[in-house]
Amino acid sequence: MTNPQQTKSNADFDAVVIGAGFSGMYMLHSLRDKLDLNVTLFEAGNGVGGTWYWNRYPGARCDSDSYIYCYTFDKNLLQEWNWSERYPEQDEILRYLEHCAERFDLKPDIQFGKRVVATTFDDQTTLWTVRTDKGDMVTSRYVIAAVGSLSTANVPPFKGLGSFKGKWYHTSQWPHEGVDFTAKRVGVIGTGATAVQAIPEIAQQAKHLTVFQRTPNFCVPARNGKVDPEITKARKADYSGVRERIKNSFFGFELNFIPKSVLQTTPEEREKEFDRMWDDGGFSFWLANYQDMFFSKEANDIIADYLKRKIRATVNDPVVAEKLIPKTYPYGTKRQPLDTNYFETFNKKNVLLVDASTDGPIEEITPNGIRAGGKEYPLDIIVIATGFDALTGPLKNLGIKGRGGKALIDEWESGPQTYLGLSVVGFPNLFMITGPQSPSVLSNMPVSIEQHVEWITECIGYMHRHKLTTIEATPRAQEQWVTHVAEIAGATLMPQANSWYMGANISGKPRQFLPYLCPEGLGGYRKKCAEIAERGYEGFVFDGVNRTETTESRAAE
Ligand code: N01
Repeated sequence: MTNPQQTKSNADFDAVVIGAGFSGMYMLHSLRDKLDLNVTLFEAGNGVGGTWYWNRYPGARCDSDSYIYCYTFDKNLLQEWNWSERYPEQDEILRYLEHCAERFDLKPDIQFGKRVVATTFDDQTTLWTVRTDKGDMVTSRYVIAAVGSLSTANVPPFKGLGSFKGKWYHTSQWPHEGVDFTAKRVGVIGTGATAVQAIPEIAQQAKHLTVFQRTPNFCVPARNGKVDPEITKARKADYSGVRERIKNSFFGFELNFIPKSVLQTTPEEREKEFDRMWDDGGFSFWLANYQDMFFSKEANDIIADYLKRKIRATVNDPVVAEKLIPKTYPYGTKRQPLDTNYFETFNKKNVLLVDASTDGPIEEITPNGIRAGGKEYPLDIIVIATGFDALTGPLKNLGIKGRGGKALIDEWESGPQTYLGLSVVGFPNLFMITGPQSPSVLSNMPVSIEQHVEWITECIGYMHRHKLTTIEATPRAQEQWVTHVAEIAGATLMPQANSWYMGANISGKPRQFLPYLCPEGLGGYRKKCAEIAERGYEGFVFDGVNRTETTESRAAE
């Protein structure tokens, strides 16, 4: 415990953390137990878990391997927790996070059932005032938004939704008591990663399932199951090695691209590699494929063709198979869903696919079901699996106003602008964990979360040691960062998809690549952030003074 000097201010707290998911819990632990700060955490839910508290739809499970989808900062925790499967189910991850909350005694400093609605900076006192929907009003030196990247539900304004006589649910706001589909006619809207997990489960229980697809998805098998105890033992024995490898990897997994162009391979050679990745399951097909997959359309087409053949080989009805084959965007430019019997589900007699481009798009929701392409599909339950207002949505909902009363929502009207995805000009002492323009959703989230939490903790510790009151990104650093993030994305195939990465799923949202695809991977981004800190927080000003420039100009003198 470093126990630096406490901030001399009249603030109620040194720091307010918003959100009690993976990121907020570790942030609270770090600031309170490593820096000895006075911290409170506001959480809208009635328990910890964030994503894993809210997303309780059937089939909800993690798409990252469990041995790396966890905290790695505590060696004992890594040894004592045992995952039951390769990809844990939602309730198991929630149990894990509950365990962590108990283990690190976090709950006394978490205020549950309180949603932050306003976060305002005072130019005079340089403190933040945070207000909740339950009437709380507290002041704080720092605010850390740990609100997740995918936590603001996107419920499209379907005409007639209010008239539906049955029940409807958004997957991320699922009833805690579950939903019984027995003998029901169910409609699922959407075919993203969530729906790909939910559809096979719902089809097993429902009398009839109609899937409303707007854009088909490339899926690869998850290949969930028990993990060989010998493998688990070896991983536990080498957790420090695992930790180093994922920290310095490209995407936060023990995966690396094949250092070769697919265009330089023979059909036999690449087919063997594709089969290997397909058999491995998980993200290796997406994140450890040939290195030109995200850059060359020609290379991408070869890889996509393998997946298209798999769909044709799995789906019995060739007309349905063609509807399920993506044709409008390069492979990998939308988030890779992992599936367990997804395509097989369309062979079931009780499952019908309604495809927007061939059967007609959803026109309205009627009292009795959904009308699409001029036809009404009668339904008892509608499952809305239409995703999230990704990355910016959760931050915009916090009612953030910075210097001079400037609202974040206005500053980001034409798209987010950040420095490192951690900080925004004009919003001193406000940090975002896995914010827009950081690797965030392009990585195994806990790895990125730990990196941001540790960087923010170091930064606040540095400020305390140097008796600094405010930190703020400079306009120049932010501008350069925004340009850099856009240039990197522009050199890939990513902008060619209407994905939530591009903000394209939300009507009216500016089209802009939201996360940061670091050319040197997650390890490279980590190094960049560390070097910035080592150089006295280059690109930031403390108390209105650019310390790096001062140091540089002093050195020049
Ligand atoms: O959401 P999505 P999701 N009318 O946006 C369709 C993470 N996740 O909840 O593709 C009709 O991907 C939309 O169609 P289109 C993961 O990062 C993680 O499935 O926009 N349809 C699409 O098919 C994932 O990527 C895990 O044309 C409409 C679907 O709804 C992210 O969450 C598990 C529509 C939405 O797909 C989001 O996934 C699950 C409309 N108006 C999810 N609007 C883990 O393993 C949208 N759609 C950790």
